[in-house]
Amino acid sequence: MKMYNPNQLEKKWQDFWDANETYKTELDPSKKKFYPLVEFPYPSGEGLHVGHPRPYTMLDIVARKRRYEGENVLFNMGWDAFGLPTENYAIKNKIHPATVTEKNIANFKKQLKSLGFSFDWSREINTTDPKYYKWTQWIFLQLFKKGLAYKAEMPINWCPSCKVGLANEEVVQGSCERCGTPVVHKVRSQWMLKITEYAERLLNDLDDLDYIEPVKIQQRNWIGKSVGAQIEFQLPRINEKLTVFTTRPDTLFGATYMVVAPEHPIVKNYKDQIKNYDDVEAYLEEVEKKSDFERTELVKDKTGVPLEGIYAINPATEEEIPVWISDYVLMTYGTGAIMSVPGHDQRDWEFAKEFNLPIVPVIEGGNIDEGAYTDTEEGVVINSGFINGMSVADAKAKMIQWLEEKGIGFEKVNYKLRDWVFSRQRYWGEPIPIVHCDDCGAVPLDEKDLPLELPKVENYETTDDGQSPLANLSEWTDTTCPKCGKPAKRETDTMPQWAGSSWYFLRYIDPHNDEALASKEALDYFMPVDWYNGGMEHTTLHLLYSRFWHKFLYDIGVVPTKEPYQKRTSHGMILGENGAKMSKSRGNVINPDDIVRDYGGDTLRTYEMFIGDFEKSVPWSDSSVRGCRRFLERVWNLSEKVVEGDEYSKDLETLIHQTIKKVSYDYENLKANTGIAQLMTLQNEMSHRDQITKEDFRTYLMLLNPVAPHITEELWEMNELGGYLHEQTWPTYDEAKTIEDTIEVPVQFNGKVRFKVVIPRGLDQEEVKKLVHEDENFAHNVENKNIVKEIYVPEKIYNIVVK
Ligand code: ANZ
Ligand code: ZN
Repeated sequence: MKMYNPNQLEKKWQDFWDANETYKTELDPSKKKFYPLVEFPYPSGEGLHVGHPRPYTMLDIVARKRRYEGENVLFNMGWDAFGLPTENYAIKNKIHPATVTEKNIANFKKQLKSLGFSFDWSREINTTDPKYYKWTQWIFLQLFKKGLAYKAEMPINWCPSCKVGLANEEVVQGSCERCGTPVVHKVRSQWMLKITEYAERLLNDLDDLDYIEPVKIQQRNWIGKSVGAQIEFQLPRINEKLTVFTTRPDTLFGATYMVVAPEHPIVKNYKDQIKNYDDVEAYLEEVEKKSDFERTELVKDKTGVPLEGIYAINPATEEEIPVWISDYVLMTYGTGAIMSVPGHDQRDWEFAKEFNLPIVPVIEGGNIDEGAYTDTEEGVVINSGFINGMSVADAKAKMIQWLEEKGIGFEKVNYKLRDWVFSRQRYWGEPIPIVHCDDCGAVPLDEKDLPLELPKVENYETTDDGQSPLANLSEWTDTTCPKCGKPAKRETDTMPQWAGSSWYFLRYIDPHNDEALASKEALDYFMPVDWYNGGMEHTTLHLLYSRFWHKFLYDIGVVPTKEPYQKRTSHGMILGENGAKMSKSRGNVINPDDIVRDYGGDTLRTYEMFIGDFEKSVPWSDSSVRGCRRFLERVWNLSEKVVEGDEYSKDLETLIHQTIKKVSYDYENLKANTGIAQLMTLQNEMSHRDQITKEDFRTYLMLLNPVAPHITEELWEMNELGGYLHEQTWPTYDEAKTIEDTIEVPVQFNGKVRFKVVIPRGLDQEEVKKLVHEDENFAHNVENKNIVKEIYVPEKIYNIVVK
């Protein structure tokens, strides 16, 4: 018999599938569609990470199974290829980023092909291809026309090392997500997208989606809806008012001082009235150096300065209260000012303790010497005039009513979600298709002039004043106004990497369309994505952005569904053998190419599925890889036992039906690991037989095929099981046949089990008695004894009492 030689046979089948376009998908309304989606990779110079094949294999398994079940499956791959690492590499090595990208994609593609994924490669997309980003730019123009893209002077998060503005989402613990440098604030004119206009729908529509719960929670937290009130406080000395947002209007009587953000306009506007302005200014300088994260950390020491000469009136108590500035209040949330209730807010409590400010409890139950009492379920309102004795909930409602009557406040909803900072001062991104005209302002390009292609430049570095390298290119920036025809300048900022990935799943549906981002007919048929699997690290940024764009496209009639993805699941990471995250510096990186070379693509696939619970992170294990390779070799060796026969072997039938049932369920439920374990059990049983029928083997290979597509096709062909495996249908099972038809019954003598009999189900006592008495172990157990009694407990135990 031939030896199992994966390198040779895997290449053979990959070429076969390519040549025959086996996985090409056509629009076919006569068939039920299934649209699984995996996150398309960023084609980095490092090549494929062993983490990539884990989710890809899992959904490839589902895709293959569904095809065998007759569904029309759209499963694709592409490249999210704009972005900083490529640009940085290009700068360093003086190579055009497009050239770098092309090279990286070729490598990624070769690597993915070596794993035999059933992608429809004719639908491959690349976000840096002008034919693709034409539509990214087109979507931007629609957003602009609907007033959802606007320019604003924004204090933005600025990474001094990447020299780039970052969205809040890209700032992790106060540092740049990519390079780890602490982020500073810088005021710049930026393009913004009004995602906040969609906050409520992004929140509410989660209810109808099959996202795993942690993903829903992350989306909800990121949107961060708070219901409360907006309240006006008078500042009599300067004849101004200060508006605050609070989630606890019920505690208004306990507001003993106010705090405004250091950046709050009253600070600069009334500097002449502030007696200690020198101290204030010194404090402002100190704060400028801190990130939002450092500022709002709960545990940090509270700092601040009173605004001497300015005080406020608490509208409930009508008492004068001081106004402070402190960095724990952010200008970017609510109104940038708060009423401080140290009795019931821990940060206010710490501040009050630090600066000796009065603490008045207004909810019964706590001990203000120890800390703020934040319970809102139990307590009853005290020290609060007309709301005394009420529950927190009732007091909130009553207070809002009172504020409304007095015309100094109203109910207010706030979101943590901020508008999306959409400009990047970089080269390697989609140019923003806007022209700035002195007379007409920001004018959109005519749609027929899209794509606005990135020009070739000599130098990709951000200019010294932090502008995009495109700003140096006057032959590109100098243009005429699309509206009035006068000389005008092009926008030089580019889009963030999130742009291209916010709609890529739509382009797979109709990737070569020049007239539209996809045809209506194709969108109607294929949308929504039925199942999207991706990393937990993308559940705030990418998921929210793409849901926002999708909802917008729905509103303007471009897409047929409110939501892009019906279901979202997530996979765990593959860690280094030592349990640490794989990284070059730790020296624990596994290169998938080495595994494919030494063991084969089927082994890597099988291993990554068998490695453990799909949703959990797991360390790499070389010995487990070898174990998976040996398993496939044993499957290969089953060939020797195959004999003619279009029915299952009698003694394997039950196990085969059980295996079909279990494997079918497991593949659909992210449990390929236990599915494979079941297939190992069946393989083991088969290997103990002298022979197995062709039908036994057919079903076996079908079930294993989604995990290990190459070896199974090869064995199918070698054993002449009929046609090609990929043309077959998924095996079905008969529930009745999954139940064993024989059972093992222990036989007891005077309460001690002496032996067991294997008998058919459903026999009565007399029939069982006969079989027990015929058993070879029966005679010596009754030697020289008398049988007093025999009782059969059906299918459980056979009891004999002897003397
Ligand atoms: C009075 C109060 C009393 C508050 C109390 C809380 C508890 P969430 O739930 O996150 O929306 N706040 C408002 N704007 C702020 C800002 N710009 N920077 C820092 N803190 C701000 O939080 C809303 C609460 O956070 C608001 O309700 C306000 O403090 C504070 F017993 O007002 B609260
Ligand atoms: Zn003009």
